[in-house]
This record gives sequence, C-alpha cells and structure tokens, in this order.
Amino acid sequence: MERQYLNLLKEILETGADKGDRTGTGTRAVFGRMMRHDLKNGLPLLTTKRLHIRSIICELLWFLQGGTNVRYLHENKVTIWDEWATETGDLGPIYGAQWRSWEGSDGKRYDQVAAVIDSIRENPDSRRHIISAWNVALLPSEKKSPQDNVKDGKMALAPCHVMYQFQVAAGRLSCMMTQRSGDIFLGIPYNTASTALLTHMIARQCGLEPGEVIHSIGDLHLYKNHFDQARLQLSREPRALPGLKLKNKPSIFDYTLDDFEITGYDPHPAIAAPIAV
Ligand code: DHF
Ligand code: TMP
Repeated sequence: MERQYLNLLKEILETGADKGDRTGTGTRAVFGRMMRHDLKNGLPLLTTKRLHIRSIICELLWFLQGGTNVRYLHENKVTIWDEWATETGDLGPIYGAQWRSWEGSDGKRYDQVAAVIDSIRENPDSRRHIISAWNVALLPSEKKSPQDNVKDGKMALAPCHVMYQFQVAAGRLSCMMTQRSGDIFLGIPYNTASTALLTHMIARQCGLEPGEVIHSIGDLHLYKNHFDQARLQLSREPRALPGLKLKNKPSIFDYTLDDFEITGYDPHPAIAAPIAV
C-alpha cells in the first residue's frame, strides 16, 4: 500500500503535467490512478510521515453524525476544516448532510449510511451498495469563495471523495472509493485511512470480515509548494503497518473516539505543509 502511494508521489514529481488550479497555487498532476490495499495486512496509515489519527477518526465520526459545522471538530481539537467554514463554523450541505439526509425531489430525507448497511445485510449480492455525495443541486460555484457559497445554501467545497461502493464476497466486505480530485500530500493519506476505517466499521455492523480498500482518483496532484516535502518523504523507508482494535457497538452511529485503538503505529516524523484554500 505505502509503496503504491510513494510510487504515485514519485510519478507525479517526475512525469506529471504542470497545471493551474482553482486555488491559484499551481500543481503537477496525473489523471486516473488507483491504489489497493487488503485490510488483512493492517491499517493503511502512512509510516513515512506521521498522520494525525485523531483528525482522521473525528472527521469520519462527524460525517457519520451528519455534521456540517466545525463545532464538533473543535470540541475534539481538530482544525482541518477551518479555512472553508463561515464565521459561525458552517460548511453548507457537505458530506455529513448528503450521507445522512440527502433531500430528494419528493421532499423526503434519505439516510444513505443506514440504507447501505441494511442493503448489505439483506441483499449482500447487490451491486448497488453505494453512498454518494455528488448532489448536483447543491454544488458550489468555483467563482465564489467557500464562505459565499455557504451563504447561498451551497456546499463550501464540491465533494472530493464522491462515491463509496461496497461489495460482499466470500464473507468479506470491500470498498472502492472514487475521488474526483486528490491532494496527494495532504488529503489523500487521510482519505485512504478514513475509507479503511469506514470499511472496518460497516463490516463489523454486518458480521463480515473487512476485505480490500480500493482508492480510485481522477485529478491526482501535488501542489507546487509541497515539492520539497514530497522529496523528503520519498527519501524515507516505509515501516510495518499499524493495526486497528475496534469496539463492538449496537449501531454505527454510536461510536466515539475512545472506541478506536490504533496499535503499533511507529511512523517517521510529521512533515508540515501549507494547505491550498
Ligand atoms: N484542500 C486542499 N487543498 N487539500 C486538501 O487535502 C483538503 N482537504 C480537506 C479540505 N480541503 C482541502 C479536508 N481534509 C489536512 C488534511 C486533510 C484535510 C484537511 C487538512 C491537513 O492539513 N493535514 C495536516 C495536519 C493537520 C492536522 O491534522 O491537524 C497534515 O500534515 O497531514
Ligand atoms: P477542488 O475542489 O478545486 O478540486 O479542490 C479541492 C482540493 O482539496 C484538491 O486539492 C483536493 C483536496 N481534497 C482532498 O484531497 N481530499 C479531501 O478530502 C478534500 C475535502 C479535499
């Protein structure tokens, strides 16, 4: 897993196309790449730099609660969404709103997380176990700031991790996550780890073993102000992957931070990098 990540990082640095982007920072990018990881080999957390696990878990719990305000993240000292929030902490109808209460044209609210767990339990062979965040009516304008979009009732940022599809085979639950845009240095390591945690949690709810996590990415880019950090990371040797001890809970919506124990995580030091807003 980590080798696949490092190979992509190297490929982008050496062969990616230089292109502009919404934030004005500039990137080097490739298009259409995939990483896959069998969860029986450990939790896919990078070891070539330390990841802030609490941010990753709290962000996922926040999505699962249907949260769209940074208040819950702040209560847990997580600041990863601050730059996009309004002064009241609001982010508009981003992931949490779409996952837990997608508003249909019939006026009803759809809980996609509860529905996907039901469908995995009741009809495991289905090829329609999907959670999607791409609600076209609520996408933001690229010409406006995140905060102005929220004031217009739109999402602060268009969903990056757009779709999660689950498959049950041979008693194992696998997940393919499709991401339209990936910041390989900052966002992608969080997104892979978060998808792995979600797969563990849903598998547990459904009495299945966790299978594979497949991370598929459209525009996969390295921001120009992350080149030195990427070279430093590429100079490091990956270490053994950590494990996950997850408590049993009656419902996926009952989890708190204390229910996750990451074992044997011994990474190289963190590498600071500025985020493009
Ligand atoms: N915008 C951009 N340009 N890239 C992103 O990756 C991104 N991710 C978002 C929102 N907007 C984004 C949500 N996810 C960090 C990681 C993931 C994330 C937002 C921010 C980040 O800054 N990580 C730092 C440590 C910060 C911390 O955990 O406290 C890192 O070094 O990994
Ligand atoms: P974009 O909407 O113009 O594609 O910008 C979003 C940026 O944020 C882009 O660099 C991808 C990055 N990103 C991630 O990589 N992972 C995430 O989870 C989020 C929210 C954003």
